[in-house]
Amino acid sequence: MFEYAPAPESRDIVDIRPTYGLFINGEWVDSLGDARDKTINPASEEVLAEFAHADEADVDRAVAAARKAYDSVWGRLPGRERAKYLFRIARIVQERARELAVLESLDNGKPIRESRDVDLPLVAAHFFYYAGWADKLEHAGLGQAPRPLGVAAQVIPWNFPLLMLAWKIAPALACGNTVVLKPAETTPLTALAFAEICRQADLPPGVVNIVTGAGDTGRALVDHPDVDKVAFTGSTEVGRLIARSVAGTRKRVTLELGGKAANIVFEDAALDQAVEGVVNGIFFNQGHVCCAGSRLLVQESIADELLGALKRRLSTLRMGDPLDKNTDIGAINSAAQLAKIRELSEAGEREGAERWSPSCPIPEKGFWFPPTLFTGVAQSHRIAREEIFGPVLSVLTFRTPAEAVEKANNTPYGLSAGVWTEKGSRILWMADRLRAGVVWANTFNRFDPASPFGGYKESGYGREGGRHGLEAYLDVRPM
Ligand code: TXE
Repeated sequence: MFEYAPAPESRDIVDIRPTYGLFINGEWVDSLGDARDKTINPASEEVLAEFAHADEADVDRAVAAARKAYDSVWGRLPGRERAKYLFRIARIVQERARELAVLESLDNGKPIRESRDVDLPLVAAHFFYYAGWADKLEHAGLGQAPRPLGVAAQVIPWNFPLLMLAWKIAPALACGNTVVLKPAETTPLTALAFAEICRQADLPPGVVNIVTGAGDTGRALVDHPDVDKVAFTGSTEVGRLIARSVAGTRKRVTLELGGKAANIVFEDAALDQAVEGVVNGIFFNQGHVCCAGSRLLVQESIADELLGALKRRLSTLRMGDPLDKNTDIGAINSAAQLAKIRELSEAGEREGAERWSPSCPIPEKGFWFPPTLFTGVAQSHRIAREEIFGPVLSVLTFRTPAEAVEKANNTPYGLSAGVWTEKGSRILWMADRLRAGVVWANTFNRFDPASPFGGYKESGYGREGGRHGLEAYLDVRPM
């Protein structure tokens, strides 16, 4: 039988330099110290590039450049002029989308189908969306002429590198702030490519500065006294450190942290649709998603049927080369993250849950973890409480809607939840009671730049996206 197998997306279309400096004041500069890091392709362990590890003095230069650009140009530019730059950036992202998608998949390990069809379109959409706000800020509900805050320090994680950059940079710039952004140490390449896009768009020097490095670089940036605003997405542990470090300073802060979302399937749900939603909820991006539906709560009466269908569906998922357009599950982003997923999965078995994975060949090189289901999970198990951030689904059951709410809310996190039912009144009843920043109904992992995103409880505070996302970068000014 003829099988259609499109060739893998070619890495030849990306131009990766062997070594990168820091992007400060519109220029590539060497780090003042001599520390350097390497980024590798997690699917092959091949070194992709070396990059600078910025120290305090480098961060100081970047913040100074951002301050100067804020005072002299960007903070004074009319909104309609800022909008032109943002529209231009959005269009360049679209033009270079294929190349950026390949770069993202190489550096992160995510399937090209996702970086091409989800990440990149959303990156462009964020810049288009916030470009549209730049000259309409008086309608943001913050007074007649709300003011930008100044210099924004932005620290982002590795799971959606370019998309998290867009979530942070687009609203900051639209509101008239300047930025120093630090990408994660395992995925710096698309942020460094974005620096080039800023040059291509003729963005005034210093409006966007990119400093690479690890946690110490992030700490130096967040702690810098001339920063007005801190925006962080990452672990709850680091979020706590940041909240402590900015307490009592002039800095405003938004934190987008971990999650342990419940995806709740009622007996009247459209089963095939729910199975797809559960699979997408946890296996999208290898489960490296803060709002991943990592706990499946299924009504007892349909548990066997749903699990049977789920296992059949999981047996069709293809794990392997992220650049292959047929791949559903790519590589785990780093050895450290793989170790964490393994450790928690082993804890699940030790604590008495039953582990299942489809038969799934594991490539010899790189970091891989097969799609995994745990049944017989109790609420006290670590796999029901802790964020695994990998392709691992913990299955629990419930009998009544009230029990579903109680179990779904029984977590320190509160970022997202999903409800699968054909009954509209039940969706509203559940949404009213679920303590989560986003509740999806008969869908999951749906993102839109116009929709605010953020958490309750230990998932952080502040909202990104939509009109509410502007509030994080503006000061009220009644006139
Ligand atoms: O996160 P870190 P890690 C969760 C997920 C994952 C775990 C650990 O459960 O398994 O966190 O991931 C920078 N001051 N999430 O270790 O360390 C760091 O360099 C300032 C959920 O990668 O929080 C990187 O740029 N910055 C999450 C960024 O913070 C510091 C996404 C995130 O790294 C810093 C990622 C410090 N003291 C992980 N220490 C989500 N919400 O989506 C580190 N950094």
